[in-house]
Order: sequence, then structure tokens, then C-alpha cells
Amino acid sequence: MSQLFRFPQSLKKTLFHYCPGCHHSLIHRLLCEVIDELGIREKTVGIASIGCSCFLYFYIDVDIVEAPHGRACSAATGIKRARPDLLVFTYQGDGDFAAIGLGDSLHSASRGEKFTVLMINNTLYGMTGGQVSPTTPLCQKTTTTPLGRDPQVHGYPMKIAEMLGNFEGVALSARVAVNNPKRVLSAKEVLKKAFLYQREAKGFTYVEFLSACPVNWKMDPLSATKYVDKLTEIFPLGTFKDIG
Ligand SMILES: Cc1ncc(C[n+]2csc(CCOP(=O)(O)OP(=O)(O)O)c2C)c(N)n1
Repeated sequence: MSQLFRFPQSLKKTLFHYCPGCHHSLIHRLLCEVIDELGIREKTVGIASIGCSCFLYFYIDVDIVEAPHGRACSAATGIKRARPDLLVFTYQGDGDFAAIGLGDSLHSASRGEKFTVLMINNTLYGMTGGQVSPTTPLCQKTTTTPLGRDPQVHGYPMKIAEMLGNFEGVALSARVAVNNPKRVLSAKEVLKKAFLYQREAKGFTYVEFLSACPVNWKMDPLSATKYVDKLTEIFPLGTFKDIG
């Protein structure tokens, strides 16, 4: 049976708590398909972080550790160094990875720690009510930039996947989206490659997902899905480093 019609073994049979139109559930499924296809369920450890995805352990049937806000890459470093035989991934929002956790994140990448990061970039702090984050586009309204992000006051959006592409310790840095079927399929291929590179101990692997947040973007799910297309003008999809 095609994978499309098979319920992933690593995905728990429970209802998601995510808002309608949020892309977390889709990304969870892709992650589980990759874990199943690589046959690594018993050898995988996930690091959930603080944000909307903090309940990762409700959904993904692998060992999950909850890190304090921003510390997922440091927790992953410890686990991977202690047990290099395991496949370790972090699952982090843009606030977690690129704001409070920026120091932990960049130093892990620079050290070439051999785990995989899934960075879910919804361009704001979702769980706490939609505050500005390092990846908020210019002009985007958030609860802390009600008139839109002004570069003179709030700075410019950070392009993390591009930045990590310049790090020597990074084996793979890519940005993907899941707002149409073609993109879903290519996102899965990139994620699978990240886990394969990790299995071969090639270096730090980073996959950034542009992800819809209809509630905090104050859009219906369809408009939010379309807004992801607009986001690709600011955050182009693609691979910024691939050591092959
Ligand atoms: C040390 C600490 N500071 C602040 C918070 C409050 N807090 C919880 S989630 C969050 C933002 C999460 O945003 P992001 O990482 O982008 O994830 P999202 O909710 O959008 O998925 C913040 C600031 C906290 N829990 N712990």
C-alpha cells in the first residue's frame, strides 16, 4: 500500500490539539513517515522545546525529552555525545531556535554537532499569543508590533537557513514548506536526507519549515496557506548547504 494511505507507525493514534490550518500536524506526520521508512523508531530521541509543539510526546512514538525554552540544541548535544548510536532531533519554533536559544543553536551548528534540527518557522511566537520573533517579516503585524515590524525599531528578519549555510560544521541547511502537495513531498525528501546524513555522522543538519499560523496571523486556514507562498519571497525555499 502506498505510504500516503498508511498510518505511520511512529504517529500515535490520537487527536492533535493544534489550531485548524496549523502545519505542525502535517510536519509531525512527515517526520513519522521518515522515521518509519528508515526503520529507526527504536533508536530515535526527540527534543521537544517550549512553544506550540511542546506536547510532541503526545503524538510521536519515540523517546522525547522536553528541554527548557531555547535549550533544545544543548540538550541534543548532550544526548548525542553520550549516545552517538542514537538518531537525535530537535523540534523547535523560530522563537525557541532563533530568539531565546540563538546562542545554543548557533554554537551547536558551529561545533558540527551531529543531530538534526526541525525548525518550524511561523514567523512569530505562537503559543504565547503572536509576539514578534527574529523571523517576523517587515510590515507584518504582531501583538508587539501592532503597526507592523519597523526595521528602524525592531530590526530585520533573520534568514537562519542562509546563515547556517556558511557554517563549516553544517552538513545540510535547507528551507522547505508544506503548503501544497509538491512541497510536502520534497520537504519529506529533504528531511529524510537530514536523517541519513546524521546516520553517516556528516555534521549538523538543519531543516526549516515555513509553517502557517492562521490564528496569530488572523487569517482563515486557506488564506494562511496562501500567505506561506508570500513568505517564500522573503524566505526562499531551497538548500543553502549540502555537503553531499
Ligand atoms: C524561559 C522562558 N521564557 C519565556 C517563556 C514563555 N514562552 C513560552 S512559548 C514562547 C514562544 C514560543 O515561540 P516559538 O518558539 O516561535 O514557538 P511557537 O509557539 O510559535 O510554535 C515563550 C516566549 C517560557 N516558557 N520560558
